[in-house]
Amino acid sequence: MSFNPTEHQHIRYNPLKDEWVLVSPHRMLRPWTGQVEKPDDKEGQNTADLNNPLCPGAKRSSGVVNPIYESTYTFTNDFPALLEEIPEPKDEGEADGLFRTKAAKGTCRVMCFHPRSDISIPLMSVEEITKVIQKWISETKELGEKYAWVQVFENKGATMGCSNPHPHCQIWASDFVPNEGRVKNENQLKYFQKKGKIMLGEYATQEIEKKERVVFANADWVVVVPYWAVWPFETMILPIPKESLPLPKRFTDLTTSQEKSLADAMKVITTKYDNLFLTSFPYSMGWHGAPTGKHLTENMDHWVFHGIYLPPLLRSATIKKFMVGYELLAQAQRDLTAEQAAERLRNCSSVHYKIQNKK
Ligand code: H2U
Repeated sequence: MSFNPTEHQHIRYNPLKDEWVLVSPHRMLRPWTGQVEKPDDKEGQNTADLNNPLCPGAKRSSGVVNPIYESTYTFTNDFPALLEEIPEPKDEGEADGLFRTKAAKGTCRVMCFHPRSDISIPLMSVEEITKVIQKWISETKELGEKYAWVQVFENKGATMGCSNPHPHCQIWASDFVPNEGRVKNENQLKYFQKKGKIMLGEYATQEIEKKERVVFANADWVVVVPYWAVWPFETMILPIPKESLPLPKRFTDLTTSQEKSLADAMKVITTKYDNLFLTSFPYSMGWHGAPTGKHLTENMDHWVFHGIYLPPLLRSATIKKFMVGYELLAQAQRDLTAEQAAERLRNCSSVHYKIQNKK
């Protein structure tokens, strides 16, 4: 019997994070009797809810009334995890490396994508999504002048712990580089020093050649299920390497046409997600680029700006993947191969099922 990756378990390496994932495709045959989620399908009903604190004209918990915004709207989170001014702690564990503490300063913002509460990225127009991207860029530029890391992320859907259905994301800026960014920075730098090549540029080029994990590509961006994907339908948005243009290292490096084509790529991948299980597909997503603030003057040639979608659904709109026992205590494990997930997403229409149904 010879090795078949869609049948036989194996481990795959993630060079960005220096981690391994266990791939066990035969587990998809397992019957499911565990928890099922409630399908989330209230979108597209054009309802306004002034009790929703993220709506235009609504009163937030802080007492502040939102303006009647017509596109995006950003405000400082009324319950921020990071504050700009706090007393400095003492690092008493510095000598032996135990019980270490360091100061953590920053700010947290909330950004609404659209005035309507019943809409999400896949149901927005490319022009509307482009405005979201342009706002992400201006926020990253402004906060990045002061802070070492600006994390833009969207939690979508109650399954992902999102507290509010109004389309929005959060932006947390910190004076430290958090673990994900730190590890990605270290591993891209090591690869660059060892091979003299840019890891994610090389990776995108090879994925485009191999095709088997590519879900979608346009003139500037390729969406792949990474070889080392952990979540069942995890994807990564990468800029396509071109001789005429250096790869973007940060959000702030995008050209006007890359902004628009990125909006197109976001609309396509999120539409495919919704079409996969005919539901508003929950996920956590976000963007990673080279550290900012005091790192702006450092050489970051090893970095490539990229986006990551981490959706939990596995078998249907109601059955999600749990990252629990083995994943928490040993290492991540996935049930279908990255190639199988990519094929299923590739085969999903780029026209949203709600729009198809209206025809
Ligand atoms: P999530 O749905 O991803 O939890 O984001 C909503 C954020 O909006 C959350 O961080 C903030 C919450 O603190 N928020 C306010 O700042 N003011 C409000 O009046 C409601 C929610």
